[in-house]
Amino acid sequence: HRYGPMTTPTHPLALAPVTAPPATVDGFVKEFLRELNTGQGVALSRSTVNDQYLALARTVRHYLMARWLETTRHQRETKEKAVGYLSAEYLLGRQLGNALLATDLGEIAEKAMAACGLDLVTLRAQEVEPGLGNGGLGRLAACFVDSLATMSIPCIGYGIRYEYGIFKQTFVDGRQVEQPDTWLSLGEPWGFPHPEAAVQVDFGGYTETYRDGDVERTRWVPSWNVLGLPYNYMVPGYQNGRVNTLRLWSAQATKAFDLAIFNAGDYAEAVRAQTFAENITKVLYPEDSTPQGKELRLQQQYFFVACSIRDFINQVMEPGFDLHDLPERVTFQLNDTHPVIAVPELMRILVDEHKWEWDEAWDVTKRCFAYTCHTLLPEALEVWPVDLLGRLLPRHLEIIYQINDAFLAEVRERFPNDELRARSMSIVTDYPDRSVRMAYLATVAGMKVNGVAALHSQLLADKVLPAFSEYWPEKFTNVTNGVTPRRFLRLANPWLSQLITDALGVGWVTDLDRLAELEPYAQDEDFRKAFREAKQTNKERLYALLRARDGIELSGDHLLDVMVKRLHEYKRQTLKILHIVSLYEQIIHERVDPTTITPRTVVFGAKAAPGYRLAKEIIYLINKVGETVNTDPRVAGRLQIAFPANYNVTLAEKLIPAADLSEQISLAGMEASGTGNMKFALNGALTIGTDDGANVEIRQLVGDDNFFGFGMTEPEVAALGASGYQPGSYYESNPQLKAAIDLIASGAFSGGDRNAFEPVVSNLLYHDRFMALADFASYVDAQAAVEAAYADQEAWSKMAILNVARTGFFSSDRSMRDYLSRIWRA
Ligand code: B1N
Repeated sequence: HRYGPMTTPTHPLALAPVTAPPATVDGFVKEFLRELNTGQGVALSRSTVNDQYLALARTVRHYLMARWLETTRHQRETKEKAVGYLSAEYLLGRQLGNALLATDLGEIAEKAMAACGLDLVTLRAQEVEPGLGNGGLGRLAACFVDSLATMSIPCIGYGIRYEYGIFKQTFVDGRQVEQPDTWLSLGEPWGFPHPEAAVQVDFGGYTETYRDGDVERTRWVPSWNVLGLPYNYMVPGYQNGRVNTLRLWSAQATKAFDLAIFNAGDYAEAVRAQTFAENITKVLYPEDSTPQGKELRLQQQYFFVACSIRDFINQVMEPGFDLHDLPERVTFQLNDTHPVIAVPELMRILVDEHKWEWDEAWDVTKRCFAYTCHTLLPEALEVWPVDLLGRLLPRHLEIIYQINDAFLAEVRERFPNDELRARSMSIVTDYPDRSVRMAYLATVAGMKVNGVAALHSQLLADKVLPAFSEYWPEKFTNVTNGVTPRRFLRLANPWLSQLITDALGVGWVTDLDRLAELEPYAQDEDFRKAFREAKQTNKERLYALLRARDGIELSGDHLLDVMVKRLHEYKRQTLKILHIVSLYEQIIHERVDPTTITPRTVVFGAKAAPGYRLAKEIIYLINKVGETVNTDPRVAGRLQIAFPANYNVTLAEKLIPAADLSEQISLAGMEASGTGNMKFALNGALTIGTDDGANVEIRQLVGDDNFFGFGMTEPEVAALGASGYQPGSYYESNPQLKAAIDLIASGAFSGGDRNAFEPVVSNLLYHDRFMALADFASYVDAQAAVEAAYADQEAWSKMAILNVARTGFFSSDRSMRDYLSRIWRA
């Protein structure tokens, strides 16, 4: 083997298990200096902040290493069933703080750094977060692997090690400009490459049949291949001695790939071929909630899934293991349809490579997969053109056809003379082009299909996959999303965490239902005061960060109103901007006495997909409204707007704990779940929100009195849509709305240019697919209720504390328990 044999140690030191360095300040300093000197190769006196950060990260790694090796050994020995989480995205956020928390080394590290004349906060700020995801879906995967490690549940997360993560957003004259995210450029202390476990992945070519004894078989003759190089990342549980693994794949050129060209003497062509192979994992597609039907994206999907399935099988394939037992060793959870090509891949391995009968292979495959759907938007459901699939993965296309034929034969048998039904359930469709519906394939193959919030799961079954939920009612289930309380409460909000710990003890960090015990504290005046002080501290911390990070000056004791999420029409950032413009318009036209308005600071954070034109126009509008409002003395001290560029996990950790008001204002029936909504509520912000996604469950849990609900319900949206929605009628009949839109169209925010916002304005007036105008009046009323409530700080604090006390349900630990009982152990 090119990597050499494994060794049998003889020296007693080599036989002893790996141990962690002593968890003392001196022990930590010693490890740190060793890393700096022998790892980084610099003396402390000559080291840069980056040297110091890298050495510190590697130091913390040492404390986790013994646990990691032990977790892996234990797993090999017990052969406990594992979760194979397959996700094209993991939006991890910074690692150092989380690793210090998991090892409980925070204080020791702080003292150790101080002893070296260094500041831990500065070193932590040096870390570039791995932005290997777009938004909620990728962050959810990161929360899930955190919870599984904390609950000591075997899990291996599989994904892609993009060389460039989600783009870095900058604003130039108010418009979004994207820059590449070079997260690897200053060194990568958390990744462990494992070239010895590299996997070959084939593409292209054709299939042929051949005789194998008396059976005719099919084989795939691919035309090119790449190598998948795994990088392991630690997923530490919270102070429980457990470290699971996240295994991300990086594409490299194989020898076979360029050998022929080398022989022909074309060196330049060979190097070009190498670049071609490595392109596969070069960059994360920056689309969120909308798929990109690009060949490279399909290559990415098949690449990581083929590596992962092969890798898992290699791990369990020891002498005596029978692949028929694979479902007893793993459930592959499909995070949306992005990894669904894993289904025909496993079939191909069993039928072509292991020469199983089709039915036998299908029986095992069906029991290995479960599918999570994250959307309701019809245009967001992935489909792959048959000609593309046939070109890139000809054998997989054949297998998909065969799965479909067998499935449709079953449907026709159960519902004879119902060809319409059979067609509506076909995995392969002819309209608008001949293509494969990946969600249907996942539904047919998966043992379970789940949505991500109660309302979403209901609509998924009733509206997106109705024929399937009728066919297999027991296959459909719900698992409401959750968020990790470690990162989003304990780490992000140390002051509130301390308050909670003082009241309840430390157990809540891994048992978030215990937040319910905070309920009586809502009535405690001292606690409320301390709660407000924590909120104020968080605001000051945020304002200091925005000053340093973006040069944004915020001042005053304001209601902090926050809307952070991807920019998407259905999320309705325009509704929020209409409300702001309306407030502004009423003040400058002296329709209201400004001193009666609750001073408010509105913070936006949002990236737009680079090709999403209207979303980018909305960003421009927000920035221009902000410029105007922030420099108009008539509203000074009453209204200010901040739109820091490049919203990411790191910024979320500072923004969310500071917020008073959480904006969750999507059109009902559009946001599958949302997870920011949960983070805000857990940090004591009140929600202004529609009856959408997990908002519905938040509202139920915190109670109507502690939630600012507004807008149409999903059935009302459906009815209005069916009756023929006309946004113009709302504009004409609501003078306040008309005044706001007219002010935008008048050029008041664009130096008199009346055309600047034409795309946004005409979209609202003539299309408004997500019915912002229909919900405007109701939204304005709810905002008035917010202002009234905020005026009574004691009452507001009570409501905010009750939000914390009643939202323990949204821990991703609870989501994991639900996945276990409803899917993985069902
Ligand atoms: O997944 C989150 C949910 O909380 C959000 O409501 C939902 O919008 C989000 C294609 C997606 N759905 N679909 C995507 C992301 C990337 C991509 O390329 C689709 N993201 C969601 C977690 O359940």
